[in-house]
Amino acid sequence: MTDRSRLDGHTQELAEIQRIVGEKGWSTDPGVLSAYTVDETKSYRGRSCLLVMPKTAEEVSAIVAVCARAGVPIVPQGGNTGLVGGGTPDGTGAAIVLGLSRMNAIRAVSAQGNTITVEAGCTLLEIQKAAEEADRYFPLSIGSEGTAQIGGALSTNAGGVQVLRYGNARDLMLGLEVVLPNGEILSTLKGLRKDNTGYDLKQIFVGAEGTLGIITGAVLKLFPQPRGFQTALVGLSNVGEAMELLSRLRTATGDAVSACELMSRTTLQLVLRNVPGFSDPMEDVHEWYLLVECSAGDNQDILREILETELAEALERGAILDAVLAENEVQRATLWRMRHTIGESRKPEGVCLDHDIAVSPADVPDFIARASREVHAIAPEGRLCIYGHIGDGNIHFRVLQPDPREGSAHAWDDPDYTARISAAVYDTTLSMDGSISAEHGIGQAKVEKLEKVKSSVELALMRKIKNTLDPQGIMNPGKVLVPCPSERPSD
Ligand code: LAC
Ligand code: ZN
Repeated sequence: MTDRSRLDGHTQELAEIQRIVGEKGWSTDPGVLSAYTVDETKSYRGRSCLLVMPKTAEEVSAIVAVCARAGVPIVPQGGNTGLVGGGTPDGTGAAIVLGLSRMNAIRAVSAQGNTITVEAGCTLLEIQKAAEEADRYFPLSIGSEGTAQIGGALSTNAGGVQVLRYGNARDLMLGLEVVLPNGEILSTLKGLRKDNTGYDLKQIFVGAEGTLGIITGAVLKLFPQPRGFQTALVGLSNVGEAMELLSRLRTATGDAVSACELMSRTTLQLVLRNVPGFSDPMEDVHEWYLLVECSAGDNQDILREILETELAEALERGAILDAVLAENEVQRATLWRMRHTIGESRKPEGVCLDHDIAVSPADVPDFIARASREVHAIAPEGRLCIYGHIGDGNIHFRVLQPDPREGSAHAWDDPDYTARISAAVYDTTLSMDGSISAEHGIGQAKVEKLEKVKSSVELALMRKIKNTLDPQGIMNPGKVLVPCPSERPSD
């Protein structure tokens, strides 16, 4: 809902901002704003006085300068597909939402240099397609890639299903254009592969979730376009064997494994039940499934043969229980759609506690066993929907309430109860030197948790950086870092 009093308090600034972007570039209509003040998971609902949609970095710069002068908070927002409330304004209505959707030009593609220069509002899919047109490959791939924008993906250092081979968003970034909290534009859009000229300033904005500035453009790495993909779904009885198979396939293929996604039977069941168009991919039911994909150049037949041989040997050893290979692009697409709809498949299932954690890949089997035990000690009725990017040690450890079709589960409405369950997952993670946020970020969801898990040295340094760049705290306030008590305005 639009906050009129806040709006009135800054009439002059808001008029100035509206002038900067022109009439197509803003809205104060509550009906329009409502889509920008709630997050993808519907867990975070805020308010805002103005949505502004600039078209150029210069417009962003001018808007930020006005806000800096008047102390108006800004919430940058990309495709609004984040999972931790990082792009949602708070409930005060004081902040403007600055959407990047209209900054969606592909500025340049260099097939020789293997780079693409894009504006922040390009979706990942648009970048993938632009790369493909130049016979190049942009590998950042997540379920929401048709909507998620590169500015947001860089701001959260998104991961996805190809990190194993190509790295996180950070690893794909060669240069950035950022509007700083005082309105200055920092540009490093050179596309250099090597540049050791002092502090690598651009890195600080990746994963900063818009708290240090607004990413408006980027130079990204491109790769040779794979000539084909060899994709298999494997059924197994334990996670240790999944790790072993990944290790063997990486060696046998000369590290041509580009994705390796684990899912538990419960995870697959939810997709089969809640997303139309899928049937059980194997005759028998297995406790675990592994979606594994290799890609390469012109040597597709060799790759296929290696995959078949490795899977046949694993079957013979009893290491895996079944395997199906995609015979064509349609079958491959079906397997990937199955994987990418895991996120939405939980929607009709009631309370779902989501934990995006990372441990060392070697610790994945142990983590899953221990976290499952700890959670079930508190909530034996909890359904474990475990899946993730095992080659990166990144597990999405979801705990769901009992099936809502089989009656109500009152305990799951009790925040103390669900907090104990989540604590069990995070404590297990931390006891294994893991991370409480592998690829989704901190946003609003984990702000307080971050205070508990980072060392005082890290927190102090993070605050120093924040205060240096954004002394007024106008850039995406309340995300990533809470102001320390002495910095809170009321103190
Ligand atoms: C995925 C998102 C939730 O891997 O990170 O599906
Ligand atoms: Zn993921």
